[in-house]
Amino acid sequence: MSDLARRFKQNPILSPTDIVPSTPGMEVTCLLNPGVFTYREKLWLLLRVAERPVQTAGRTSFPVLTEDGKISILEFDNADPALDLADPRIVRYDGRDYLTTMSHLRLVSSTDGIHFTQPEGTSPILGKGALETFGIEDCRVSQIESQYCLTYTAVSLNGVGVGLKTTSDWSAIQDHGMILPPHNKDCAIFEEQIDGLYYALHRPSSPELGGNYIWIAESPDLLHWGNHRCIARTRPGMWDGARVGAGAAPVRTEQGWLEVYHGATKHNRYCLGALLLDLDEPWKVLARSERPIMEPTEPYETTGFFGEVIFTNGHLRKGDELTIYYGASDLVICAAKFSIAEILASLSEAAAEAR
Ligand code: MAN
Repeated sequence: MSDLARRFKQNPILSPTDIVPSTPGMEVTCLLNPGVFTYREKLWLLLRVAERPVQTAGRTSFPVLTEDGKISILEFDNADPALDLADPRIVRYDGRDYLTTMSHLRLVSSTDGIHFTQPEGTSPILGKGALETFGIEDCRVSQIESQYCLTYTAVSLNGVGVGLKTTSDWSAIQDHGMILPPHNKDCAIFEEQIDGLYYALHRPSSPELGGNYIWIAESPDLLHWGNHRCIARTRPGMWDGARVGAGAAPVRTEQGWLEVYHGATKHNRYCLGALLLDLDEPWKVLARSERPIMEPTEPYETTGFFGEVIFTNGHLRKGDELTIYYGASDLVICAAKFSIAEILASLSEAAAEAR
C-alpha cells in the first residue's frame, strides 16, 4: 500500500445535508470536488453542489437551465425502454446524454480548516447561458497576485468545456466565457508566470485516436491559450490507465512543480498521484507516481453516489504540508494531509519509468 495520506479523523467534513438547496423543491444530492483558497484570513472552499428535484418512485427527473437562466425539469418513466440509467451520473435517453444532477458552485469558509459554514451574503454561483445549461462543475481557484482565477467545467448539450471567471473581492465576479472548447476539463492555471507567460494544465479528450491526457498551454493574458503540448498520457494496465486529469494549480518545490492529479482505471476507480514538472520548462515531466499516493480505502471513499472515487481540485500548502480537500465517492467532502517531501520521495523511485 503506497497511500501517503493522513486523513482527517473528522471525515467526511461536509455532507449534502449541511447545505441548503439553491431553489425550493430541489434536494442537494451530492457535494463534490471543491476549489480551495485563502481570503481575509479564512480558508474557503468553492464547493460543487449537485442538485435534482426530490425524486418520486418509478420516475427520474433532473433539472436543466434554459438559456435565459430559468430551471426546467425533465422527467422520464423508469419503465421507458429508451431510458438507460446504468451510470448513476448520467441519464441516457434515446441515445442522448443528460446529467442526473445539475451542479453549481457554493462558497463556505472556515477558521480551522475542518468546520465550514456558508457566510451571510454569499450567493450560489450558477451556470449561465447556452454553454452551461447542464451546470458548472469542479472549479479550480488559482490566486495570481490579488486576483482569483476560477476555471471550471461548463456542461451543456453543446459539450463539456472550460469556463473562466475572475474576481478580487468575491463579490464582483467577471465572466470571461469559455477559454477551452469541448471536449476539455480539469484546467488548473499556475499561480506564477514563467518567463512572462501564464501556464495552465488542461485535459482535452480525443477518444478515437488519442485519449484522456493531460496537456499544458501558455497564454499572455489568461484568455487566449496556445502552444498546447501533451505532457502525461494514461498508462494502460496501471492505476491511471483510462483517465488522467490535473488537480489544483501545481505547487512550487525546489525540485520542480508538483502537480497532484487524478487517475482512473477503466472500471472508474479514481486515485491520486503526482507529476513533477521542470520549473523553467513545465512541459517537461521529470517524475511521476508509479503507484497512487492516495486511493479509496475508507467506507466513505468506497461507497456513495459513485463509489471508489477520490477526486481533488483544491489544496492548501503550508511549507512541507499539503492539505488536500477532495470529493469522496462523488457524495461528501473530505480532507487529508500530505508531506510534500514524502510525495517527492515516492516519485523519485518511479522517475525512470514515468516519462
Ligand atoms: C469525472 C468528473 C468528476 C467526478 C469523476 C468521478 O472525472 O465528473 O467531477 O468526480 O468523474 O465520477
